[in-house]
Formats: sequence, C-alpha cells, structure tokens
Amino acid sequence: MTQKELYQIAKERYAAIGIDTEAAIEKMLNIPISMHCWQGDDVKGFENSGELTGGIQTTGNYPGAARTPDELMQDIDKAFTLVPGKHKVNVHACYGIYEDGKIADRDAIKPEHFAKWVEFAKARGIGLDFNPTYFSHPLAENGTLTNPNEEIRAFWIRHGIACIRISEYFARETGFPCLMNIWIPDGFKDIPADRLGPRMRFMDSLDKILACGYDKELVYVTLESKVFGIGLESYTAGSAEFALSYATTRGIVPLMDNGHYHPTEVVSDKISALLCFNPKIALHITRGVRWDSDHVVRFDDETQEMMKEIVRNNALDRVILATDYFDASINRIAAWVIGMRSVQKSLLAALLMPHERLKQLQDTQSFTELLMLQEEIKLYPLGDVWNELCARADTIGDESWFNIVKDYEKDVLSKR
Ligand code: RNT
Ligand code: ZN
Repeated sequence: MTQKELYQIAKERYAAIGIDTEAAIEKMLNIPISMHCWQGDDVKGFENSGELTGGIQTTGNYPGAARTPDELMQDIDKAFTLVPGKHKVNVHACYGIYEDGKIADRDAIKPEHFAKWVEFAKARGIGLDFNPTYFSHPLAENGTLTNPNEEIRAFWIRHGIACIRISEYFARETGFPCLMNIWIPDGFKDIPADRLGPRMRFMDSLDKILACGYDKELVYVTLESKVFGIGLESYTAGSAEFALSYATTRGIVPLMDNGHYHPTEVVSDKISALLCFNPKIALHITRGVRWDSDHVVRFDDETQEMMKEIVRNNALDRVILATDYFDASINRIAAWVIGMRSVQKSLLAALLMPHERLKQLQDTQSFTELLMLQEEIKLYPLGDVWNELCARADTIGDESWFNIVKDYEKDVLSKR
C-alpha cells in the first residue's frame, strides 16, 4: 500500500471517532517550536569562555560539534530540513558573533553582535528568541542577580537590560515577537544562612531590568524556575514559588522547564493551574533522567501528557514552546531532530484525540470507559497521519531521515 492509501485508511478510522485528520495536520504545521541553538555545540557559545558553569552539564564527546557561527547555522539548517513546519531559533547571549575577535563583555553586548543571527532568520522567514547568559563567566562564580556585591550585581542587571534591547531588535527585524527567558543558576551547595536576602536581591535586580522599558508586544520576558543545580544542591534563589510569584505580580510570563522539579512532580499537571492565572505561559521541553540531565526529548508519556494539556485546553496560542536539552554523546543534528519530532509527534497525537468525549466520560463519572478509551486510542494509526504530514511539509516521515544525517556526518561533521 502506498503512503497515500495508508493515510486514507487512517483518515477514515479517525473520522469514525469524530476526528478530522486534515484539520489536525493543518494545525500542527502552524505550531512553531523554538529550537535551542545550544544543542549544536554543547552550550559553549562563541566567547571562548571555557568551562560550562551554572550547575548545568553536558556529558559526552561525540565528534563534529559546531565550532563557529557558520558551522552552527549550517547544522541548524540541516536539522530543520528534517523537522516538519517552520520554527524559531533560540539564541543565548553567549552566542554573539564578533567579527574582529574582540568579544564584548556581557554588559556591553549590542544588537550588532547578533546581526548575523538576524540575517540568518530573515533569510529563512523565521523568528528568534533570546536568553541572557548568567553562567560561564568569571563574575558569575558567586551569584549574578543575587550577588551581595553590588558592583557585580549591577553588572548582571546591565546584562539583562542589554538582552532586552537585543530581543527588541530581534522582534523588530524578524517581524516575530521575541521571547526573552531569564534563568539564573544562583544558589548554594550547602544549607544557607540566609535564604531571604538573595531572593530579595533577585527581585530587586529583576525589577531594575524590567524598569528599562520595553515594548511588551515585541518582547515576552519569561522567568524560569529551578529546584537545584550541580554544586547548588541545597538552595536556588529562583525556586518555583519565587519565579511564579514574581511573574504573576509583574505581569511577565512564567516558564516551566520540565527538568526543574522534584522527580515525581510533573509539568503536565502544572500547565492547567498556571493557565487559570496567566494569559501566556512558556515551556522548556526536556527530559530529565534521575536529575535535570537534559536528555533528548522522546515521544514519552510525560511529553505526550504535556502536549495533551495544551491541545485539549485550547491553549496553543497561550503556551509558548521551546526545546532545551544538550546531549554531547550522540550526533547533535540527530539529537535536535529526534527531540523536535518527539514534541511534534506528541502534539499530533494530542490533536488526534476525542477530547470532548473523554471529558464527558470524566464528567459523568464513567471512569471505566474513560480508562478503556484512553488506552485503545493509543493504537490508532498515528504514524500514517504523521507520514502524511511530513510529506506535505516536504520532509521525511519515517526513519530514513537518518540517512541524511549519516551522509552529513561523513561529508561535513567528520571533517571538523
Ligand atoms: C538550566 C535551564 C536553562 C538552560 C539554558 C542553557 O537548567 O534549563 O534554560 O538550559 O539557559
Ligand atoms: Zn531550561
């Protein structure tokens, strides 16, 4: 049977339970995901800043990591050919591009240092997102926006403001709003003597950054919380309660990274709670294995559950999606592609579920039937709809996309 014939059968099977696969495909192809640039070079950036700090870690030494802006952009392009639809690129402040080799310090970065990213995005008709880099820098060793040293704290406030200016520039130039995500690693390895002080300083620093004034239609500032980091096991200033309270009181967007909670907590359960109170929320989609290990996203239960929450609550325009993981032990292009496609497969699965009927079963306490249907739906021919979607988006649906990555590894990556 041809792919088209398989799709026709799938279409009919879904139609029988009231699902329009055409509508699902169309919707899916218009969901942008912000793909993180930092999978391509293990969060190194272009400042030669040496070791990755901030309690995050990449492990592995797979050959072929991007070493230059050109290599990174070429790799992003390659990955995008294997991901259906149009997406965004998420850039970190440490990925400024310095023509003359003269690197601007973090408080002195300017739009011009990111002009090549804008050129890249414009040529592809896509948007850019941005992140201040509050790690991998000598002044980040004892805290950034919480630092008790006022001079150092002021340096990092200036960094935040510089990043807002760059985000505005991204939005104006590309025509897409720019999400600017603030995450700081600040915290302590061992039990602190003062938990409030750093949090009060963090609050004050954020207020000072936001006070710079910016167009809220162009830049969505988000704040990402975290429970712990390596070497910061006992306390992080930007905890969930802090970040949520800050975001809701200041009218910025809360960002949840699903690697940043205690292992039995799930972001899929938090999405609806936040949707009650926030016009928009943002996600960093990752996969933690025992800790915030940033493994490549899979088509697993929690990713599917998160996407279900977005789709069945009609929140596709309220939940901003981004990937965030970094595996240096496998081919990095494949890592991007597998993670992005896993999010998309989860979205498609969610779009192909009879949510109204399932909700009705819940509301009428028909829990046996609900359980039955939730399980049976899993074996519907999702793959045939996925393949059709990929074909329409001019990309490959099945595993043969990997041949392209293998060729690229042979022709390009292995020569680095
Ligand atoms: C770290 C956070 C943060 C980073 C990026 C590189 O735990 O998840 O989002 O991964 O800023
Ligand atoms: Zn994150």
